[in-house]
Amino acid sequence: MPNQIGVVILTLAAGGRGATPPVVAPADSPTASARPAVPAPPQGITCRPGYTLTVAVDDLARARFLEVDPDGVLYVSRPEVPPGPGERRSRGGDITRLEDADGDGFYERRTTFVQGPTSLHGLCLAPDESGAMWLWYSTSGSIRKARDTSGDGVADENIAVIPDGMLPSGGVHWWRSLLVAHGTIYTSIGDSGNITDETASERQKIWTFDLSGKNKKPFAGGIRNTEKLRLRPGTREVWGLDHGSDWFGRTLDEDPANPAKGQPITDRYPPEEINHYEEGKFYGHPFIAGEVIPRFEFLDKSDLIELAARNTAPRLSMPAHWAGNGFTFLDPQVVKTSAGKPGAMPSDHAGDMIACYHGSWNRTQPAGYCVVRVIFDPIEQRPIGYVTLVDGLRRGPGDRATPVIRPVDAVQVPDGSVLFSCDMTGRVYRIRTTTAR
Ligand SMILES: [Ca+2]
Ligand SMILES: [Ca+2]
Ligand SMILES: [Ca+2]
Repeated sequence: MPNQIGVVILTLAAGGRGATPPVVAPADSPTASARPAVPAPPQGITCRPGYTLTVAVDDLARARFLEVDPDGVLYVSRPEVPPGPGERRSRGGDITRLEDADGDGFYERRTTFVQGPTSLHGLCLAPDESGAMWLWYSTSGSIRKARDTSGDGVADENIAVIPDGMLPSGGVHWWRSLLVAHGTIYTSIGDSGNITDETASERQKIWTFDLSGKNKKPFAGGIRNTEKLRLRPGTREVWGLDHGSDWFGRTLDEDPANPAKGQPITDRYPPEEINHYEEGKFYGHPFIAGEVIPRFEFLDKSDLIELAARNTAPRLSMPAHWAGNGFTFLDPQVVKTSAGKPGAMPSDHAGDMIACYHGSWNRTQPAGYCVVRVIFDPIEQRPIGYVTLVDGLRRGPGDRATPVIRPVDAVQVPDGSVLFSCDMTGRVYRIRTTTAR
């Protein structure tokens, strides 16, 4: 009887969303009540028709970046673990290793893979020079690699490949992207503030190293804050999302505190960027935003026209202030091998990008707070637009919108579904398709 009550409560909770489009709680089954209670997503999230959302990981406060291995084991980074009961201070950041042992879509088995320093951020599974697999990770000032050789889910080897001191740490943008591919480590360092001229510093650039942490080289410049880098499947192209700058219209006397003035320019500019980063190229920041929009603050700069001429435009511009953080490409191989499995991404999504937008703070109305599918044209091999898969803004009276999630990063798992993290709810969510295509 208690089990039946549990199932009834779960069903009511899942159904109590009024007119909210199809967000579906995990399916009830005769064994559902024997498993840990799987919570429902927050009320107010909407999914694009044809997709559904469930909770894959619960109770992981400040969950940020994700990595997944070929067996579906999930790793989640956290820059700072909130203090536990009786603790006065955080123990730093960590990487949690998670398994969905019974295959129901909820990760119930977890270990702390790495108990690490504060600011633990980027993750990338990749082999070293000998072919051995490691989980590489970044902090604000270092890049390390860890692996578990004893099979207990806890890393017992943990090596600083690029120790603190070789790159600038901290700053307003303290996050460090990390990509380890074809024998190269890539990491980017963002602006220390909003639109700082850091041309001569090591900031606002992507750097490369060899796998031993040597041979430091600048790769690309003019970057404001790119939190993840990945190769487009089947290519050596390095892609990332770059945050646009804040307060674009303030030099024109915009005043968000004065409703009569508001910030009609800043609300719309500059665009967020989806970039293909190429060696030796310049991506504009802080002087040039988006396609080729000069920042008013640098109008007196004598070489502004030259900088504009050198600017590499985004491959796709996105709405201002959405704050794109992590993303994943839908690898055509994974789409192919998962074809026909329930919830897998359909074949026409192969090669597309699933991008997470953490949401705005510098707008008069919140915007972003969503997960989108960036559609790549398979013939021209470029992004041609996007559609929103998960909208995390709950609409209220008078068009007011309240964020209920803040998406951070996405991965595609072997069953073909997509996971994304949320540092506001401390969860990882799963996106599945609901119709076979
Ligand atoms: Ca499970
Ligand atoms: Ca171990
Ligand atoms: Ca740019």
